Amino acid sequence: MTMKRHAWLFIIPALLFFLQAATADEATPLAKSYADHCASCHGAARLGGMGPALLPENLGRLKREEAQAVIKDGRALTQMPPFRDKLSDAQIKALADFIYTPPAQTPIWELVDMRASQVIHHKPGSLPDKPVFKADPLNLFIVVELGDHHATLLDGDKFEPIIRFPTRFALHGGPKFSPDGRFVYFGSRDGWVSKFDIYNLKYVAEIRAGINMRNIAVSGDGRFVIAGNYLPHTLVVLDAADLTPLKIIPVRDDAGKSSRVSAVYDAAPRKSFIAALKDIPEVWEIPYDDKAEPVYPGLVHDYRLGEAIAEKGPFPVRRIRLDDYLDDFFFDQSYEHLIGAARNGKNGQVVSLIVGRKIADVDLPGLPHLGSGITWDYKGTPVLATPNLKEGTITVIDMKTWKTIKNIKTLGPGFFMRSHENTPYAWADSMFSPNKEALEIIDKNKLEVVKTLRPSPGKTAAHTEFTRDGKYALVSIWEMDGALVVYDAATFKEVKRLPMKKPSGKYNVYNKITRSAGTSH
Ligand code: DHE
Repeated sequence: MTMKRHAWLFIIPALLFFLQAATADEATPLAKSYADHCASCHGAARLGGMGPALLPENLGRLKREEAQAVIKDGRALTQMPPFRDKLSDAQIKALADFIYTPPAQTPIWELVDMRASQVIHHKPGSLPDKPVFKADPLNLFIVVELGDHHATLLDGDKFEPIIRFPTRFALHGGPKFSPDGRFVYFGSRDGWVSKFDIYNLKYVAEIRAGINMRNIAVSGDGRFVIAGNYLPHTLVVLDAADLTPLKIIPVRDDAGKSSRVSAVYDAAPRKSFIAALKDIPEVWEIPYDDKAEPVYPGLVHDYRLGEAIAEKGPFPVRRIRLDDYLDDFFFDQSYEHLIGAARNGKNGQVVSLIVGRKIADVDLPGLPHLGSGITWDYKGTPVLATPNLKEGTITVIDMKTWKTIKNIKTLGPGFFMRSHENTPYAWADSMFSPNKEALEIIDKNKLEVVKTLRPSPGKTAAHTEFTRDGKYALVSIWEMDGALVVYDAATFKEVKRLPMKKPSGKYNVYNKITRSAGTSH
């Protein structure tokens, strides 16, 4: 009783504080300039609308000077107009500074916001179950074109586009397929999850699951999609049928410290999702098996009750506590182990998902991009090969002893690496180096670079993906006036070149749904 009566003593000052904080943004002339010129497209609270969100987290990849140039000159191929005739250089600079300033109050994105954003274009089961085209539905590629925020569905036999369609702004992470390959799910940095029906060439549902999202994963049984967010600090489980939100999991440690989610993955053989966390040294496993029980019960926020409750119900969280932060993962083919790069930049850690703890350290000093790691058999032993973001080497690790077998010297640091069961070669780029135009081909049996390709001298070449039979390799010329270049994977001869707008990743339906060892999962 006494507690309840005195609660107002705490609530009223808190309310006054939040009201003050909320109005601080709106009071300044800058905020007025934002409201007059930007809010109609980018949202009053900078959360995005027709245009992208303009919050520091979402702008992390755009330099402030570039933002000023966009405000001044507009952005080609988008609806962003130039403001050079309306605003002075000083006003433009001030606006750019404003959007890089955190809002007075951290924006929230709760169930009610998600539900309001959900669009169901076609109800589950309402569209025909047969493809409206003749191409092999398992040898299709989705090619993401970052340049003008589109995706191309490509026939992987004829290398002809079937449809080119708009996507949400700035997709990131690989699009994920339903287990039968009929649907593809995209995630955008601004938090949008979109479900596209490949058979009918139509979007079927969309929802905004966060304000600043990292990536999505689809459960191996096709029932769920999970989104990992930087803002807010949540994981969001969606019904894969129409993207209805099923559970919001706040990401916090035992002491209540919250964390951004670096990425979330599907561990299909374990019937669980695995989340990498940026700010707490834990890895989370979230079973989607109906029989799953909480392994380490924690606290979750129940939005209906407005309070923290003991964890129960579906998607319980198993916390694996570590002695360092791991935010980029690679899994072995059985998903019994995950290999993560430690934040200290010196080593990697092997975590056994069976026993739930670190079992080995790995020598990984060049800031490996483990998300692009691939495996193959080398002299009867499974090996993991990963590019490094800071060093021009491909590190090859024996997956039985977790010892480095070789560091293969390359022309410079790269981002992506690919192979296929039917080819003796692995393809790697050097996109973060002066040799960004080069693609190096590594013999998987000799662990040596045997060929260097320069598909468009002076232009960035990156991200290879193979056809389902491994006979052709498709590479991006990662530029605004870019292209998709198709190579014969045995002779390295160019077979075809399709112009595209800054094509980034490309994803072959068969290789993805069969979890080929040569591609990302
Ligand atoms: Fe990515 C995948 C993290 C910057 C293009 N990127 C991933 C994944 C992670 C990751 C954890 C695996 C998740 C998945 O596929 O679902 N990426 C990061 C970063 O932390 C980093 C370095 C900084 C950031 O701002 O996020 C980063 N990534 C980039 C880029 O600058 C790239 C080149 C251009 C872009 O799109 O922003 C880029 N990342 C990609 C692509 C994939 C990806 C194309 C999917 C690769 C695949 O083949 O599966």
